[in-house]
Amino acid sequence: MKKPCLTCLCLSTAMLIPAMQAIADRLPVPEGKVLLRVSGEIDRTNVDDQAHFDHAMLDHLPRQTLHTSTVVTDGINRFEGFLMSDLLEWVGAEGDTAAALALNDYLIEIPMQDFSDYDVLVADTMDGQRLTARDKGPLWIVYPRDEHPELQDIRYDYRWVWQLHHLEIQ
Ligand SMILES: Nc1nc2c(c(=O)[nH]1)N[C@H]1C(S)=C(S)[C@@H](COP(=O)(O)O)O[C@H]1N2
Ligand SMILES: [Mo]
Repeated sequence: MKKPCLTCLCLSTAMLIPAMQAIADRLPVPEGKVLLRVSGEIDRTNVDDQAHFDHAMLDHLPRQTLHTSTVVTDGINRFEGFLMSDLLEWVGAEGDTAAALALNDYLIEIPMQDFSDYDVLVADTMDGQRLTARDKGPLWIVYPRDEHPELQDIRYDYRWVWQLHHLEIQ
């Protein structure tokens, strides 16, 4: 049998460790401004029956980069943030839908299946600039729409929630 490539093994292990640590950790209590609240069907909580996150806590999640066009910007943008699936795993979310609520009271129900089917990003940075509440921030749900033609559809455009601040798992 062919020996597994040692470099590949080490690389994949090194990449997994931060993700596993973040997930194994107990949820700390946020010290800074709370950017995101997760409620509903979750296993890990830190404030009453919800999981609250400040920037420092969200930075514990493995960072991801996604290049994609959007329906509201020109050209291709570079987004950075964390995967929705990593966040949901960290809080132990189990459900069929995530109701996503934005600062402008926009509300949409997103099938949880999206987050296992696609690397959906929760972006805090676009083209190297932190997103602000004035400009689609502080958190924006970004789908890899350029990689998957089926995502180039109005049903998914609705789910690109900007100014995201609350997820309710149902
Ligand atoms: N916070 C927030 N996110 C939102 C919306 C909104 O009104 N508020 N509109 C949604 C809809 S209907 C679409 S099609 C896309 C693009 O919306 P826009 O063209 O109005 O920016 O963002 C989605 N995300
Ligand atoms: Mo829309």
